[in-house]
This record gives sequence, structure tokens and C-alpha cells, in this order.
Amino acid sequence: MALIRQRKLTHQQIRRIEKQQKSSQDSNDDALMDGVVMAHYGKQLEVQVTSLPSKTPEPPVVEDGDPEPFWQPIVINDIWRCHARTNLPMLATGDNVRWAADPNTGFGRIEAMQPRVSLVQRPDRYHKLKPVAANIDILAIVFAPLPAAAPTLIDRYLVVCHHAGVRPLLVLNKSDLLANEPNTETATLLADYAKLGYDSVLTSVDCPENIAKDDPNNEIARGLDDLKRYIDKKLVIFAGQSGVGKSSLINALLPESAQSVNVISENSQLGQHTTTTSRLLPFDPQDLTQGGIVDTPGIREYGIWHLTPEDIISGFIELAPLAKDCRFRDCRHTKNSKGCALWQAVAEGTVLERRVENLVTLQIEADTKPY
Ligand SMILES: Nc1nc2c(ncn2[C@@H]2O[C@H](COP(=O)(O)OP(=O)(O)OP(=O)(O)O)[C@@H](O)[C@H]2O)c(=O)[nH]1
Ligand SMILES: [Mg+2]
Ligand SMILES: [Zn+2]
Repeated sequence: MALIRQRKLTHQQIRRIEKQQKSSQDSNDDALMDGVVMAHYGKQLEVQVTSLPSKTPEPPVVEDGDPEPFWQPIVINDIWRCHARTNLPMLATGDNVRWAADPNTGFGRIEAMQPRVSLVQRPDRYHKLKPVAANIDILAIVFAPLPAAAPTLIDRYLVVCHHAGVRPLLVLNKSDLLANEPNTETATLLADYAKLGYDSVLTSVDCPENIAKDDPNNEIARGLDDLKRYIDKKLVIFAGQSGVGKSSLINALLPESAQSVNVISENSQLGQHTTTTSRLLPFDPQDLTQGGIVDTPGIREYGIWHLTPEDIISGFIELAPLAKDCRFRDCRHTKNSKGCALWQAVAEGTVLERRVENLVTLQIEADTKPY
């Protein structure tokens, strides 16, 4: 049908239509620019300007005596309140977007989402999967000698990382507590994960005076610098149980200036700062390529209901390749499972018993979905 109708048009008509379509496309494209989603407030988002539109909008000409109309110039690295086109997937902090700013209103409109390199998601309290943060490079799993580390929680985060496409980094904070009273349990825990091939670092925020801070051989004093090196130019999330020092670490890593945010369109009535789920705190607010920290309070209570038992075992990197040797294909890997290759490996001392136990616990949790 379309073909037949097209043939009835003269070549001249077709050319004219194409030209019209192209010019409207061009004027849209001219207004588009790159941006990064910095925070999320329900239907509104904050977007930082990371490139300027190819055609800068001209401010209106004001006649003598006329009141100055509202005009928000588009300036690189400014942050704008935006709405997103309704046909876009749900956007998250860290998303790279194409968007247009309207200087007459001070509001922007997100037109497109760029492909994501990673996506951390979690089920909300209605068990609907929500994006938490996009394009995260590293999830720092923070634990400490006090409150005592929970290996089950660490394993859970490792599964989450594996599934989200994010690299885990184990951070044993409050390492100053180890100096006076070596806590073998916590130190062993870190060593166990390092043996599995995970990156790990010892940190201390409250470095006591008796520890020589500038001694290059002092592992504890060096900790924050090691951490900085790992997360340099990266987008990072901090996760871990309450009281391990996530906020302390974040404060130590971010220069004062990065934490105050300057948001355009405060003139609007919609300036409520309440229900933010996560916010990107850049290491350098003038250059987002330097990376930063995505502060997400919600990540602590991380459910894994959206994952299948297969997803979960693939996050146990040393166990996943063994499972194919279990006698039964539907082996549940519980302690009394006949011919379970994982328990065989435990007996031989090549894998840790607690890892197999955690695997089973998490698989059962994923299998008994609450909905
Ligand atoms: N000794 C010691 N104490 C620390 C260190 N880092 C943090 N703390 C203390 O641990 C307590 C908890 O630190 P926070 O940074 O609030 O912990 P958090 O992980 O953000 O806790 P939530 O916000 O509840 O999840 C505070 O009293 C800090 O002063 C450290 O490296 N060594
Ligand atoms: Mg905190
Ligand atoms: Zn098995």
C-alpha cells in the first residue's frame, strides 16, 4: 500500500517532503546535548550539562521599558531539572542521556538514553524491579571488625555485582582497630576473598594519632590512598551494613565542594528535595569524567528476589564451574545432596564450607519469592 501511494507522488513532491522532514529533524537535533542524570526525584530528574547544543538558543530581544523575561542560559556543567519522555525506560542516576533545555522555562526534557554499561537494580517494597544506579564501575563492599562482618551479606553483594555487571571491591574499614588488637576473623575474611580473586583494600578513616600517617610502609595509614587509586575516574557505590563507616569514607573521599549541589530551576514550585533515591557526588563537579560516588541509601537492604537460582550460583565464581559435576542436574547443593560436587570440594578443602552454605541460603531465598 505504502509503495503504491508513494508512486503517485511526483519526484518533486517526494523531495519537498524529505526536505521538510529533514529540517524539522535538524532543528530538534540542533537543540540536543549530552547530559548525565545526577539525581532522581520521582518524576523529575537532575541532569548535568556535559555538552552544549550545536545551535545555542538566542535570548529574546527586550524592548526598552519591557520587563526582562525569564531566561536561563545553557552553561556547561550546570544542573537542570528535567522531565523524561514517557516512552523511555525508567532512568537512573548515572544514566547518560540526550536532552534539550528550554531557557524560557529553566526546565529540560530528556529525549533519549544512551546504552548502559551496567545497571544496579533492586525490587521496591511492592517487589517491582527499580533501577538504582546506571553505569556504575565499582561497588565497594564495606565491612569492619566492628560491627562484626557478616559474610552472608558480602556474598549477597558479590552476587548483585556479578548480575549488575559491576566490579566488586572489598573494603575492610576501621582497620585501625586491627592494629591494636588483631582480629583474625575479619582479617581472614578479607584474605579469603582476596584468594578468590577479588580486589580488596584496608582503610581507616579515623586514623589514631599513634599511627604514623605518612609512613609509606604503614598499611593502615595508606588505606585511603589505596582506595582512591582503585576508584579514580570511576563511578562507585558504597554498600555495607550500618555503622561500618560508609558515610565516613564518602566524606573523606569527597572534597567539600563536591557535596554542595547547585540546581537550576529553583524558581519553580516543584523544588522539593525529598524522595531522592540516589545522587551522584562527583569527585570534580566541573568534570564528570573524573568519576564520583553514587550515594544510595537503599542499597543496604538488598533483596535478590529478582534473581534466579542460576543467576545466584553464577555470582559464586569459584562454585559455578564445579556445579556441572554434581551427579544430578537439579542438585540443590544442600549438605545431604547425593553426589554434590560442591560438598565434595568442601571435603577436599578446595572451597570454603560457608560459601556453599551461603549459596544454598541465597538460592532458597530467591526460590521462595514473596509474591
Ligand atoms: N575506629 C574507627 N571508627 C570509624 C572509622 N570509620 C568510621 N568510624 C566510626 O564508625 C561510626 C559509624 O560510621 P558511619 O560512617 O556513620 O557508618 P555508615 O556505614 O555510614 O552507617 P549507616 O549510615 O548507618 O549505614 C562513626 O562513629 C564513625 O566515626 C574508622 O576507620 N575507624
Ligand atoms: Mg551512613
Ligand atoms: Zn551440587
